[in-house]
Order: sequence, then structure tokens, then C-alpha cells
Amino acid sequence: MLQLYFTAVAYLAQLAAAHGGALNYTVGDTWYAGYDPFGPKDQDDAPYIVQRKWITNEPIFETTNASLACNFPGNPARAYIPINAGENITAVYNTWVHTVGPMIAWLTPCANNDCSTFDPAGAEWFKIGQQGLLWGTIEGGGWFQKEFSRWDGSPSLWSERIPETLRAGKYLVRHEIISLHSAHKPQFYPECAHLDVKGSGTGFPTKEFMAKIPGVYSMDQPEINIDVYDPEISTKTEYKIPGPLVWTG
Ligand SMILES: *[C@@H]1O[C@H](CO)[C@@H](O)[C@H](O)[C@H]1NC(C)=O
Ligand SMILES: *[C@@H]1O[C@H](CO)[C@@H](O)[C@H](O)[C@H]1NC(C)=O
Ligand SMILES: *[C@@H]1O[C@H](CO)[C@@H](O)[C@H](O)[C@H]1NC(C)=O
Ligand SMILES: [Cu+2]
Repeated sequence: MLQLYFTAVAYLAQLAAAHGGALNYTVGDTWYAGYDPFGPKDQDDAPYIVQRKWITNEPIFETTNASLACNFPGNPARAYIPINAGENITAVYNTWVHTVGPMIAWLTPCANNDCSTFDPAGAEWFKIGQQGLLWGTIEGGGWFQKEFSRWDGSPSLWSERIPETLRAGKYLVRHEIISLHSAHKPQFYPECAHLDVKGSGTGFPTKEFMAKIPGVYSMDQPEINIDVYDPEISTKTEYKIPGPLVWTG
């Protein structure tokens, strides 16, 4: 009983912190370990962790923050997720608590084909998939962000396909949730992992699909600097996800 009590309290404390992020990844039936922001320090050198280091699950509030790329501090991982072009990468979350706003998956190629030395500052990213308002209105409708969460701590899954024609190489994949429940105070939750994309494709997106992060968002964009409770906005049934078009290969 006492044990249960403490577990419940710890769980509620975690909920009260009310944030989160991508914790693990899967490709098919294979699991890959993310960096646990509340886990032990020895993760930093762990040869099996595929995700860049992040040390708090607080959101990033500034569209200009350098940590918008790969969270804070964003140190490189040691491992890569092997994946064939055309396969799905699934990001695993748990108890995601926010309900309003889009989710976008991005890639950028690592310079010199080496993500362990790659600094994403100034990198050009492209979208491989995005999820927004599935049904209903902006304020109360079914955003993917709300619908994908299992709410009970069991894995909540978000899958996007690596474009089949994408040329092979090492890439960062960036999973981003943008939460818009605070008026005019967008919250960004990005995490990055290292990918080793295999395949015989030669495709690569052209310039109009590319964006810099930070850079792609600003408080001048009505989709970012938004009050979802404003009656002019709350009842709309469409939300345009900001940024370039998704590149599907
Ligand atoms: C993520 O993987 C770790 C082990 O690496 C595991 O302890 C944890 O439960 C996993 N998280 C989810 C949400 O599946
Ligand atoms: C950027 O975000 C990080 C992580 O949330 C935060 O610690 C830092 O203060 C922010 N930097 C700026 C310049 O706002
Ligand atoms: C792969 O991801 C796409 C895009 O989200 C989705 O439509 C499809 O159902 C996924 N396939 C599997 C097998 O998960
Ligand atoms: Cu939160």
C-alpha cells in the first residue's frame, strides 16, 4: 500500500511537471533506446543509445533558441538506428499530457556522413511527415497529439515513413511536438536521434522543402503565436501546419 502510494505520488509529480518527449524508437519489432533525461549519468557514454542528450523535459519557448534543433544540451549519441528507406520509424512517448498543436518529423543529413561530430546549427532540415488536427475544432477537436496518447503510461506510438527514394546515409531524425494550449506561448518539444538510412535510392529534396531550425518558426506566424481560446480561432476546423511541405520522395 505504502509502495503504491509512493508510486502514485511520483507519477503525479511527473504529471504535474506535465511535459515529456520521445523516449525510445522502434523499427519493425526492434527497439532502440533513447536518452532518459531522468536516468543515470553513465548514459552519456552508452554505446547503445541512439538519441541525442536532453536533460529536462521542459519545453523550449523561444522560436530563436539554438536548442530548438535537438533540445538541450543536444550532445551526439554513440549509436545509430539502422533503417531502410521506405520503412517506418516510430517514436515512443508515454503519458503525453498536452492535446493541442501539430507534430512534425524532420530529417537532416549529417555532414561528412558522421552524426557524432555533427552540429545541427545552421543545418537544412526537411519534413518527412506531420500530424495535425484530425477532426473537430482547433480548441476542442481531435489533434493527433491528443489521439495518439494512451494516457496510462503505456507506450504512445508515432510512426512516419522514411521516403523510399531517399539516398542512403547518416541523418538526424527530429521528432517535434508543438503544444499550443497556452495563449501566445507556444511550447516546443524536440528530440533528435541518429539514423543510418540504407537503400539504393538517389532522391533528395530540393531547396523549397528545406528549412533551418531555429529559423522555420517565428512569433509573426499566426499558427505559432496563437490563442486557441479566442472565439475567432477556437471554432475553426482547419489548422495549417507551419513550415515547408512534407517531402515524400
Ligand atoms: C524506453 O526504454 C527503456 C529501456 O531502454 C524502458 O525502461 C522504458 O520503459 C521505455 N519507455 C517506454 C515508454 O516504452
Ligand atoms: C533555450 O532553451 C533551453 C532549454 O529549455 C533553456 O535552458 C535556455 O535558457 C533557452 N535559451 C534561451 C536563450 O532562451
Ligand atoms: C507508417 O507510417 C505511415 C505514416 O504515418 C502510416 O500511414 C502507416 O500506417 C505506417 N505503417 C505502419 C506499418 O506502421
Ligand atoms: Cu508540458
